[in-house]
Amino acid sequence: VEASIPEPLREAWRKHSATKFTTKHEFEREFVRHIETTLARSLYNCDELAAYSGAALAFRDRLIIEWNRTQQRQTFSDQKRVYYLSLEFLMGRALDNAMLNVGMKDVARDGLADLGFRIEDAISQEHDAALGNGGLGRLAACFLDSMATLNYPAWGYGLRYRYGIFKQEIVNGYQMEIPDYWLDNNPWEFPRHDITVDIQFYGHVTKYQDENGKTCHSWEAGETVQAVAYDVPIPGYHTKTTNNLRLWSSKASSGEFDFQKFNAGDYESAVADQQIAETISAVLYPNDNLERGKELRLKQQYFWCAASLYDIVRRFKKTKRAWSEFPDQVAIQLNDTHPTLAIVELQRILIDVEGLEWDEAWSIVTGTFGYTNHTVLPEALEKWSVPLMQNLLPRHLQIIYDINLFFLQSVEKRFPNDRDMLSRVSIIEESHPKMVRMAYIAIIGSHKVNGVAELHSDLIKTTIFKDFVTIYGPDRFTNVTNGITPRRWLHQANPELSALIAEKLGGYDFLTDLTLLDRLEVFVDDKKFRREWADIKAKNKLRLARLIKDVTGYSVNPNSLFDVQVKRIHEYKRQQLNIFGVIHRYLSLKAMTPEERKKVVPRVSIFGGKAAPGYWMAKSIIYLINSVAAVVNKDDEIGDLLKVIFIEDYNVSKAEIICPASDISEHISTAGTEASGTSNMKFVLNGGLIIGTCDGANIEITREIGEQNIFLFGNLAEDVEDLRHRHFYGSFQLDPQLKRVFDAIKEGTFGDPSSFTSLISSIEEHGDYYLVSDDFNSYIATHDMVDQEFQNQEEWLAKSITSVARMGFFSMDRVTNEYADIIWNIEPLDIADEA
Ligand code: F55
Repeated sequence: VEASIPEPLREAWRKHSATKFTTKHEFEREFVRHIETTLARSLYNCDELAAYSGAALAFRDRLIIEWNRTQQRQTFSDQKRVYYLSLEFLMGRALDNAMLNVGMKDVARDGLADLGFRIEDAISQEHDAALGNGGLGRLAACFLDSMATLNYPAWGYGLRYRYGIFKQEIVNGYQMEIPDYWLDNNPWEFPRHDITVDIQFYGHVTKYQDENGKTCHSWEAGETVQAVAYDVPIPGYHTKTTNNLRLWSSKASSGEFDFQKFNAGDYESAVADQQIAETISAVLYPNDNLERGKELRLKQQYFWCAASLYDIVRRFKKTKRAWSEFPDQVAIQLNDTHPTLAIVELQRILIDVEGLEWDEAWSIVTGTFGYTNHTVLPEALEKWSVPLMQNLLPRHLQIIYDINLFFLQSVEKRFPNDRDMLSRVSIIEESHPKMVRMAYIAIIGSHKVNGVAELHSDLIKTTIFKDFVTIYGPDRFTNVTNGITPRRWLHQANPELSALIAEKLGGYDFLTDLTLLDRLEVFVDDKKFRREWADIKAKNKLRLARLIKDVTGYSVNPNSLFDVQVKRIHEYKRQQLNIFGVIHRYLSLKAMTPEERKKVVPRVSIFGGKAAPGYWMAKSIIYLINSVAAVVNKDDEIGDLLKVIFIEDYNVSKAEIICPASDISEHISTAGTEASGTSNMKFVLNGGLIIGTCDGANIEITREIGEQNIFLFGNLAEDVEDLRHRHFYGSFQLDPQLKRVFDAIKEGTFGDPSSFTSLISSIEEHGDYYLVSDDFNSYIATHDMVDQEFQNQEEWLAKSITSVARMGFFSMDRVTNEYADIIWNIEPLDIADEA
């Protein structure tokens, strides 16, 4: 269909083409216009929420203009695009980010002030877009920001969940989960009711011969559900590029709302069928690092992969190129194994629909995909039962069997008579029921597999994917150490620190070239600079103290050492080690004389994070933290010397307040379990020091900032296996200081001890899998060092400044460029140059 306006009329169009506000005056006009017309409100009826909406709509208009232009230019330029497939995008708020990225926040601040609002109040009205669990989802969001900032033609593809990650409330110390319904009045998404894809499920496969006698397969009948596209504009920082995030929403297919049932008077069941279709995109699964094999989750995965691939293939076919050029036009990155079905789906489209031969299709597939692994934890490796897959996706299972057959044949040729190897690397695990190992499909179907920090990338090559290194050689495997976007995690979260750095470096170029931070190092000994640095930290701690007062009711002394651990609650991340350490501190304080107490550095231990709703051990850890807080915080003998705080509902916008306010933060996973970690980078970039194990990106942070600037402790990854073995077959000796902590808990110091028995027995009796006891002594000793060094504020400040100066490596822009070079083979497209 020709939708393009004929040439003679285009002049009139161009004359009226939308324009962007540039001055305060123009912003105010747009703001008021949106409030009076779009929102149908007035100056007599304009609260902070309306002010947020007015500002959001004014900025949204600007984004749309650049977004349309970017998409047109990217289509005309006809160069390779990258598609980032992720079931999670943990975006947080959009307005503040949009203001900063288009460079108009000051204009908006002045304009809002003229009209009676404080910009912070308007900004804080926005509901977080929380379509993710933790690090994996936030990494996807940082990718989007960076890809747009660097002008890469890039799209994100995800699911438009009606409910994001649950909202956490703490009631009597326990976590409660509240649904996060976030879609009402969301100005940042654009429904594309004209962009829909019918997605099939169930049914059966029939074989037939085509006119040349070739055997073909057709997947028939079953149910169909409609995917509807919703687009979200992604502005780059100080660039004209505005990329697209396309989220799919499920809807009953037009045929599915059964008019026969309807006419037969069975209206209710017709509507019920519609509800079933809409369930697919209803809710984000709230597990991190755990796969539970639920059918609805597999449906979500296929629905999203099939819709995205249909869209990508449709766009490619418009170019009229030969199929062999597909990998020159398209790179698809798989964020973990969740989108692995996209590999199978592309192979299906190429052979069943487009009629390519298997081998030709398969080389297109492997040339297109890259796979990022985020975990070595066995319980997180995705497997689907064969019967489940047979029922839901019969044709895909056949293709998986064929992929496996050809793969195993090639392995057998190179390693004859190694039957063990064949069973180890088979996509199908011969269990009851048989299981499909998704990571193996992802490896076999991609040209590159990467881990997210050096240690992690080494571990996947030597443990879980060892055989594949033997088979493919080391080149298929690579490392790209994670990073974070300095726009959100420095400039937006910590505007004063960003401004101070800009003043010293003569501008904000460091926000797009973070290695420029190294020029700060010459100011380390500058007394005035140190004071300014310290004052900013103090202000940020005050801001956090206010948040703590608001959400917990507790007052904390902002001159205390703020010690923070915020992340998903998980045994491997060891919040239990932290709270046992806090109990140890409390017991030590109680045993001191008043004279001794005078020398103690006051401390606030701050926790935050969600537990997966079905993860009992994680929920007990939260309950223990809150039980300790209840006792310690009201102990007058202890006063400010120790406070314990659990900040409920930790999310992206709370992280923006918490990260700039830490003196020390904890990244204390059992060595070898945390793939990378990214909040470690956020804290250091904001001038906090960290205490951590030799795990994930902590190791590279140490290499960059210097080991004198970090508090490392604990056993090394290479010793973990041996230590675990000794817990069972050697003599397991509980650390004596930890025993004292357990005794206090068992005596009822923190309430009914029966609430904590499983937590304690997992260590005392069931092998202490996460080595809490093994690391306890070293952990306590390191905290004593932290206390000592905090008393020398000048030294502390020098460490803080030096560390920030050396954090350039952890910019997401370095990460994006590495993926672009090593995995995607893609170039930036500067929209300004194209104009
Ligand atoms: C979510 C769902 C499933 Cl089924 C499995 C895992 C997750 C998840 O949230 N994983 C996750 O956040 N992984 C983290 O990824 C970060 C980014 O690479 C790493 O920094 C972090 O170490 C890792 O745990």
